[in-house]
Amino acid sequence: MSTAAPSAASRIAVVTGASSGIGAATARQLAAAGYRVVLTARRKDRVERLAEEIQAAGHAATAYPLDVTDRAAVDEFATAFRTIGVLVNNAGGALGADPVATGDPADWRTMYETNVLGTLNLTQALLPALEASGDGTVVVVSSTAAHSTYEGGAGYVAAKHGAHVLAETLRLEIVGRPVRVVEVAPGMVRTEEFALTRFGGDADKAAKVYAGVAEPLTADDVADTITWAVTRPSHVNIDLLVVRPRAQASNTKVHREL
Ligand code: 8X3
Repeated sequence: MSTAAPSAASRIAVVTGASSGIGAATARQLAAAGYRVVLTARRKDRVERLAEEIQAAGHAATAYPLDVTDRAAVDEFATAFRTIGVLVNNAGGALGADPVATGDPADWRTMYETNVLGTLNLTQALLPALEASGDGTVVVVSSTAAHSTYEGGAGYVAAKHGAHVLAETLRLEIVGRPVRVVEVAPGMVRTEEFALTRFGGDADKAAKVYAGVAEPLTADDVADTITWAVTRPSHVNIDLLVVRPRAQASNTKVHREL
């Protein structure tokens, strides 16, 4: 297996939503793969602590508190970079699991803003720097919810479909330019926050998501796929990588040992 070492011009990797879960795991793994990682998230203390941890392990890391939905702040952030190699659009998440009939429009709006407009903001702002590297990669961390729906999921599913469409369309529009567009679509991943956030901090409801599932994916499993896709030789574009635990055959078909 050949793994392309990051070239001098493409050594910076920006990761959004790096304060926990898949984003934090991806930052650790990209740092270990030789990238200088820039960790962004709203929670300053968390990204700073993680940057210190990565530095203590002998790698280069910087923390930058950022709300991906704040376009002015994103534009200001982007002025710090003339060239970057990788942008991992990971910030996002789910709010609620209500049917269409009763879902909260405010939740739908927030999910669209974080999962779609957040990705749009960072991608637009950093595309010139990615292109300037001569070998850039945009990763969109979508979801299996970006590819098919399930009851109670419409708000999240709609937003993740939006992120998928952004990735697919961008790939068409920039073909011929030196930037790859990779979509990684994880299924059931047990992280400390995803389900808890979705259910407004209700730990019982969050636990039910994973009840009886032998081994849901971990944040590290997904970070591993992202790092693998990013470290392919530059002419290799992994368009879409769908990754689920073995116990999950589809969004609605999950083997539970109860
Ligand atoms: C997470 C997968 O099934 O909760 O993106 O929508 S699911």
